[in-house]
Amino acid sequence: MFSRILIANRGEIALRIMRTCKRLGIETVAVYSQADRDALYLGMADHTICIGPPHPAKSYLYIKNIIAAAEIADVEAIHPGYGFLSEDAHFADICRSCKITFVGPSVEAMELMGNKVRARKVAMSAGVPVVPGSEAPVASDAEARDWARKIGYPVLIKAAMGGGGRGMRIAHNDASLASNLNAARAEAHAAFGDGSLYIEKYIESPRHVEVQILADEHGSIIHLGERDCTVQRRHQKMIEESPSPVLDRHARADIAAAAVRLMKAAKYTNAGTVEFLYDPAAKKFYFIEVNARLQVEHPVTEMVTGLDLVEEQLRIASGERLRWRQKDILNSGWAMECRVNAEDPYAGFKPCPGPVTRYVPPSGPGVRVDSHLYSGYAVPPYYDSLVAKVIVHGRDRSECIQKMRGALEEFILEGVKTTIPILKEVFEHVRFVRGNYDTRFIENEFKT
Ligand code: MV4
Repeated sequence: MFSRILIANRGEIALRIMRTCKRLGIETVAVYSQADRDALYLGMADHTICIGPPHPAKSYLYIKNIIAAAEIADVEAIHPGYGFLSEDAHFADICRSCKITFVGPSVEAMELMGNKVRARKVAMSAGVPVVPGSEAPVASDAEARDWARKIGYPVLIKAAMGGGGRGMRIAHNDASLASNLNAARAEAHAAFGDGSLYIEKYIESPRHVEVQILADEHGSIIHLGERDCTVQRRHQKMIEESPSPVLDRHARADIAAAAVRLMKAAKYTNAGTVEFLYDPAAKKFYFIEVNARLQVEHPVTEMVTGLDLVEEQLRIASGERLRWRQKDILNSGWAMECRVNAEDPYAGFKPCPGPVTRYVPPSGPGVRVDSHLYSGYAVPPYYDSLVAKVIVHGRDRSECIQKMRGALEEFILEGVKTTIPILKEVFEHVRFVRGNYDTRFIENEFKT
């Protein structure tokens, strides 16, 4: 195991990673921007290094400064958390050149999965169902049109180097396809430096179901069950739960086995997530992409499995073998997570940075809060507005709903507007309570 690592992140996840390091006796080096001088995670770190001005491009995304900090602090590894450099294969490659272990998959697996067209090909070769669509990046408008006619409208135009729904465009006919292709290509080029596009059949009312994978560097791979992340707004997840309320025993086993086959075929290592769209009416699932990182919603899986995913990531990255076989993984009960953002849900989810005047998080049996807030802390305006994750564990889904209602009610978070009020509404909504909703639930059922 490592004796000192650098955490190339901020906020709740920096704190989350640090807690595991403390428990495992690993020294931590925290990096921070000038906007994060008062961050809670700095107090818990063994060493702290300022890496630049507030703007992410000049600090948390600035590879030169992060590598310099790692060299100066003489760390053996870098944990990237989520976001920022976590899925940057180029950064992982530089770490490797500097003989610093990147806590995550290999450069090759990151490059493979970073390209959604290549990831689709691996899925097909592994017998994993994919959404009907183009089998290569579309080389021309004519080729896109031929694919679209073949698979049938409506189709979705996606960026090969995109992900998380960024830059997706829907087309209902030849004319809208032609106009959307140009816009999508320009957008993809600007966002990812690569304008490659592919098209998929548009699945109307899917559920978002993702499978958590752990794979070591000795060829062992297991899954930790699925998470249902269907409650989203503009590709930002709001609520995640495990297990998924829409899968029966057979579908659950099939989707997990498919995820394992795909990651095996990709020679994937460390923690990763395989995302699927699930059509509950047809009981069909389709692979869409792999997230080659620890995810925001990982605590949901931790609650039902009892594992610490950051610990598993560190053990795998340091070359240890998985300590579990598939049969040792016993998912029990139900877990749910609410993301609390410093945003005004009744003003288009406008970010609301600023000082937190009072902070009293909920607690109790089966209630966990991952947050970097404290009374008096000022939420900086430069970063993601996620300020807390409320996670509950219960015997079943209804116990989770009851616990979450109580936790949200108990949560005192004053000074900034938050998404807590709309989360409370969701937990009273009959369709949510029945598990009967799709990916358009928030936009259709709530005035935001
Ligand atoms: C889709 C889709 C429908 N059909 N692909 C959004 C996140 C990104 N990972 C993929 N996404 C989607 N891909 C096809 N072929 C609908 C979505 C989608 C979505 C998926 C899950 C949860 C919420 C969503 C909200 C909008 C769009």
